[in-house]
Amino acid sequence: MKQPLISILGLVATTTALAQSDNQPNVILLVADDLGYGDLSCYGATRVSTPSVDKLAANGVRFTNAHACAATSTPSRYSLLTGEYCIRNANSDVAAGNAAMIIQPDQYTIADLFKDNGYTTAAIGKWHLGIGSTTGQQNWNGKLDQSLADIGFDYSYIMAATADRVPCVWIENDSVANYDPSAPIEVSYIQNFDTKPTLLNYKGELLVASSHGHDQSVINGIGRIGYMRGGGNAIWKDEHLADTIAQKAIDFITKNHENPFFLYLCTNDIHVPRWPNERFRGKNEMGLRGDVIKQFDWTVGVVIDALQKLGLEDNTIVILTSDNGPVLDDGYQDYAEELLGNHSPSGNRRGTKYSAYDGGSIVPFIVSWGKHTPQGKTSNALVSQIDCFASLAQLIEAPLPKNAAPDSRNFIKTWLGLSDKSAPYAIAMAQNRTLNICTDKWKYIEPSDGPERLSWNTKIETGYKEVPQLFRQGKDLKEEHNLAKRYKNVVRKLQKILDAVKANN
Ligand code: NG6
Ligand code: CA
Repeated sequence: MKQPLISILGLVATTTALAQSDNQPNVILLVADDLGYGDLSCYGATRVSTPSVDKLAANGVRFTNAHACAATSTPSRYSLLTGEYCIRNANSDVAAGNAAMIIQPDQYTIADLFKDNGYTTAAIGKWHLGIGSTTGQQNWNGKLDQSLADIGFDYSYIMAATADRVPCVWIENDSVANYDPSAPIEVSYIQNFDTKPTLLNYKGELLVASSHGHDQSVINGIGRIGYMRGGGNAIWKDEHLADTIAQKAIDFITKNHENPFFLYLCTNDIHVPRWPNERFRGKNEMGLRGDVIKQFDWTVGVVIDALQKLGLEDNTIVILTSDNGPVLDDGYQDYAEELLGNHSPSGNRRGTKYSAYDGGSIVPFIVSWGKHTPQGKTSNALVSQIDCFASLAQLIEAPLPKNAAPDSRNFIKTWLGLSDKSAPYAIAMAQNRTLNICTDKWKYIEPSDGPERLSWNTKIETGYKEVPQLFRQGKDLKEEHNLAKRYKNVVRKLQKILDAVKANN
């Protein structure tokens, strides 16, 4: 007879039959947006405290060397949900709000995996992987012809892209939530609708001014990327985004507390525009960026509280992470840079969001499963989000269909803190699709002809150099001493791994 994985892992000492729930724990994949490795107090932040996240870490395993698959959102999330490196899909760059679905219905997603194995699945919050079958042709006023239901999610309540991109409405399953028939919605990423001012000729008051771009439609006094007309009462309120996400998550958990569920829960925090609820505003020394970190922590707190109240703590795995590294000025004048003080959003790493340096893709990563995970363990094992798919499949003993999650490897024992075994390598893609790869010993960035600084924010180091760059893990976390010339064999070996992925092998 097949031994249940839980006992293989040594989680149960007795041979008594396992409760169904132990074999099928609920899974919450809680993904923050642009939250840095150094932005949480359990990762060393002192100018902002994050008690709820810290408590989660104290009840589980906190990883110090975990990597997202990209330094921006869309490709990173693509890899997380499909178990396939984003470099393999040429369409995986940061998506517009009217982009077609990037994950195709015939692809096998992590949501499909859970659904096929008896779980109820949901995606709530930031999406940013396209919606509808055809870019620019979405029917925002009726039913979308393709939605998350086509890729495994029983329920979804999402923002199509980001809060700085139109359409600024929630989408529930296949249609706009709270649709207002008196204000039909039009969206374009090509041209404005003539009766609407853009930020460039807007005369009203602004909640938060733009510093780069974000100068097309103005919605709720905030300039956005893209043009939008209509929406009426369906338009979200920026200060309610976090409340809505938390409430929808709690509703889903409550409704499904008696059967196994998989919840892909994505906060809008701490992405720009940073416009938190009044409850959090003006309270942190770091200004709005500090406030939205507090708001993120609040979200974590209320979701965990809901699990506790429903008695689901020991029966729910919470994986908390971020989609990419942090950024200060990301296009709005919210004084993130000016008020930073000695806070280090990327912790002890070089670079930020967009970058090939570690700061672009090293992320907070906490795994907590009530009494099943060790309490307050810190793990230095190398972890990559690419392994989420195969690891969770192993956890629920679900077979992976042929061709599913081609790049994902099973590291569930490491993720649950039962082993310190590192992944063999973690590959990440910077904003211009330059790849880098980390092993326990090395960090390698392939040559790139991209600019050394981002064009719209020259304070952001990209990590792009025309020559190969090789750094020692552990000893040179700041990626300052390029050893590529000295260790040519290592360069060759690591480049070969990247080339194979790029050649789609
Ligand atoms: C950039 C935006 C930035 C952010 C990013 C995507 C400007 C100047 N910058 O183009 O604000 O939206 O795209 O971020 O418009 S992500 O985390 O969703 O990948
Ligand atoms: Ca992001």
